[in-house]
Amino acid sequence: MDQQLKKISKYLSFLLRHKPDSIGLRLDNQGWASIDELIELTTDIKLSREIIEIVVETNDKQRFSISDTGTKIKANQGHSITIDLNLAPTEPPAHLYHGTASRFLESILEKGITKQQRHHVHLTESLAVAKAVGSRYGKPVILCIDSQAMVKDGFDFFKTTNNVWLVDEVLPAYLKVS
Ligand code: HQG
Repeated sequence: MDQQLKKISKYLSFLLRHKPDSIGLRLDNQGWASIDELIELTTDIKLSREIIEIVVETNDKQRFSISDTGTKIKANQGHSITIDLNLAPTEPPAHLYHGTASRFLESILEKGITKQQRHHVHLTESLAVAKAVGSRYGKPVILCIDSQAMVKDGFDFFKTTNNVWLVDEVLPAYLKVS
């Protein structure tokens, strides 16, 4: 069952963050899709409202939200397609962390942390999360970000509903290996 839920979660991430077009799913400009339409257009996996609700509720990173009306679903972050997450700039804690792989370090220390395929650079308040995120790509390295100095210098930070901190970029001057 867990494997099936994980498979559906990955499928929903693919559709709602990256390729809704692959099944002709429409997203509004805040990234919401109709749950009925999603079920109707999905042919590869057997989806039902009930299973979607279970995936959303049990997801380890709370990757998705269902609208108050219960009719729509969206990914909370991680998009590569252009959508407006409708988040207001929020004051971050003085320091945040970014987990990366050791092989990216040289480039990051030279160019800073850049958003790659995503909308934003993803940061976290948790050292454990940073370590897990960095381990996805190799030997993890944790970078400590001087978010306080960045705010002073005019950078906006946003916090998603699942506690991921987003920022446009982190210049080398604001980071150190922790
Ligand atoms: C690295 C998952 C070289 C960056 C996770 C990262 C996270 C550079 C990789 C969320 C660089 C991009 C985001 C530079 C950045 N030179 N490498 N100048 N700047 N990088 O996956 O932060 O499961 O796009 O350090 O749990 O790893 O999708 O970003 O290693 O929360 O919900 O380029 O994705 O969440 O990788 O992960 P990603 P990320 P989900």
